[in-house]
Amino acid sequence: MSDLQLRQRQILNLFERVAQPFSPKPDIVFELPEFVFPSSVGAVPPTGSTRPSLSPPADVLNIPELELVKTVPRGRLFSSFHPAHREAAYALVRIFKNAPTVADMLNLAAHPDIRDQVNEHIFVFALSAALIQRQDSRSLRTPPIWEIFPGKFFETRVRSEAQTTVQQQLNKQFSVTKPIIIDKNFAATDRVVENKLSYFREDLGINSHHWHWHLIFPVEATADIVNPPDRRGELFYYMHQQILARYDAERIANGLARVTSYHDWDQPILEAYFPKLTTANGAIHWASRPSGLVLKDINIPDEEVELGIEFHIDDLQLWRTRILHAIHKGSVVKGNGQVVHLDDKTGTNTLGELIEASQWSADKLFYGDLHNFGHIAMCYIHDPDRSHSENMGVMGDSVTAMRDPIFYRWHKFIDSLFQQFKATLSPYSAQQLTLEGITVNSVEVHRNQPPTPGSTRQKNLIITGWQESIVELDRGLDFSSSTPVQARVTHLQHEDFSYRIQVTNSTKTSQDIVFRIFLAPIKDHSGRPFSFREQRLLMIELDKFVARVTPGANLVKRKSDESSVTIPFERTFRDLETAAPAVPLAPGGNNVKRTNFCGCGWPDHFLVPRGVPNPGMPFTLFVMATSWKEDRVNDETTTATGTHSHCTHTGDDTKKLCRNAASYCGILDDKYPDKRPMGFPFDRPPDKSITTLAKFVEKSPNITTAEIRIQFEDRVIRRFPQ
Ligand code: CUO
Repeated sequence: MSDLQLRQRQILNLFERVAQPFSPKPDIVFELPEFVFPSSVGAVPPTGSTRPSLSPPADVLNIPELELVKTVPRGRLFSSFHPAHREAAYALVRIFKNAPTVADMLNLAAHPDIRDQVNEHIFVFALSAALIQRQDSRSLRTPPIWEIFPGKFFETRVRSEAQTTVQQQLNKQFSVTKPIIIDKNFAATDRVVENKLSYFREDLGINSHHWHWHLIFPVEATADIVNPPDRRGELFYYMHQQILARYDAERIANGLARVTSYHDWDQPILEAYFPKLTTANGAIHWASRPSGLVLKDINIPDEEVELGIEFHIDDLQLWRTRILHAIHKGSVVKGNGQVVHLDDKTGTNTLGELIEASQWSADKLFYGDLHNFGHIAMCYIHDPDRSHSENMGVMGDSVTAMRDPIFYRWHKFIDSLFQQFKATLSPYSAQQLTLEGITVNSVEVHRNQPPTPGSTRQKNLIITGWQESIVELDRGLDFSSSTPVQARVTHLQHEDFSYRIQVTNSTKTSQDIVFRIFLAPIKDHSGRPFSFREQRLLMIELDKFVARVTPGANLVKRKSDESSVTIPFERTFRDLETAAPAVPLAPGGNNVKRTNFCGCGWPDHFLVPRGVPNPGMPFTLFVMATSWKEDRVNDETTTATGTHSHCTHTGDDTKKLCRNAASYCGILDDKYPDKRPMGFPFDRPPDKSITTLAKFVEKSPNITTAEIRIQFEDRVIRRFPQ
């Protein structure tokens, strides 16, 4: 086993059954130095581990102070929105990042004081964060979060069925085990209209994306841990705005009105959510949120099982007022009195840090902790002082928050703050919206598959349906099994398609062009066409890429699975065990799609919204060409080759190994690869005279639009074997 393979296997081993005492596999060696087993803690070396003959530097591998890390006890839920929980988690991230080598870090992680005594959610959070942030671990992969914590994704019933499956294997009742079938609407029935959206809110890939995003863009980290990621606050705005646009497209397809902002905080929340999830192997449930509850002041005392937190809903009101004051005055004031103007270049970013609120907030004392405390207020709405000793609801954890309908209403409110700021900026000028010498004549989408009976069109039609994928449960449960325990989940899928863009370059030289592709519904749920002011907020980014356009006519082709917003379905524990670790690509290599990614990215099975049955749901497809020469951020990020504009051809191999989908996740340790504001050209309201999309694009030959349809077929579509 190579060193890389050993590290990869160690990571998988460490992430197995994290709620249970660590059990190293017989062939995986953790070289725990002797002094990490002090008799005072009574720790016993795990079976299979060996004691090293070498003496590592004592100041590094000595077990560090864990008091702060352990303030959130093992077996309890963890909230990355809770300041004290974050502090505990980051104390452990810091310990892991300070280990001199990856091997040291993994050996440290296996130490019984850490692996068996630290809160299991904090352990996974901290080790995942350290693996992403360390430059020397970029070729190593973590397993999908749903296999580490199946309890955060699958209802409790699945766990008992898994136990039955294992028992049947032991009794040899069945030689071949069947996967457990997980209903795509397990949490509720369609009798409640909001539950029609369960396939979106409870999707594995969507929730995994959200967890990874918050892992990569931590709120709490200090500079010794992470340099402020480039345009982090703006990404907070944009990534969540895009979630809302995508959710609205699904709502419209299901006959529902767009999501409404939750800003009347003394009004009851009518949309209920009953998660039916348990964690700690069934011992702890996530609280339900029945309809009609009203936000209350949070007053949770310090006690054994949770860290206390106290704030008033009035505090949220006050922070909102101060933030709106800043937006309308056009500036925020830092703690030291320095005035920071909210300009069109950095204003969104400054506001994002302020609203979320991260440690990069201009003044957290004054502008508060609005977004994070909203999550906390909602996750304890049922027991705001824990007088019933109830656990939090799903809004408290970034892995589960997107399951709850209130997530979208809360984020719609958060987004409304950004939109109020955007409305203070000048509309884009004709010069910003045009590109001399480049005409985008037309765009079409083409299906890659032959037409199925009943749907013969190939052009400007995208077919969606369901895909069944197998996930493995046994590594995340509290019992081991010699054969895998699998579940079959059903999730949205679409047929592969390609864009064909006709472009004329009337200059005399080849040009590197950025193509910006968006999609938005044309009509609302009642069939009323959207005005441009409404439709611009529904624009979903599908892709952004660079291609070279030669003088004269060009046909630019792009495949749907090359999108800059998506990543493929994550690999299982088993895949990762057998796969060779990623190795640095050859210069110019581009085989990153299926092998190298870090987990942040919209799931590619949800690239496009579901649409409706035959004849399909009409959407506007929008393509804009801008100049790469003007939009590129630096010379190192990429060269234009018509491939991904975000991960190839850098001088630094570590970056190539870790492919995030850059549009929503940026690039690790690098600049966001586009100078334009995120969401350009739809992030600002247009001039008042522009009321239709046609008028918006009429003076821009570098923009074209097409009407396409997305047709949902209630059948299984297979895009890749699972
Ligand atoms: Cu992602 Cu509120 O920020 O959940």
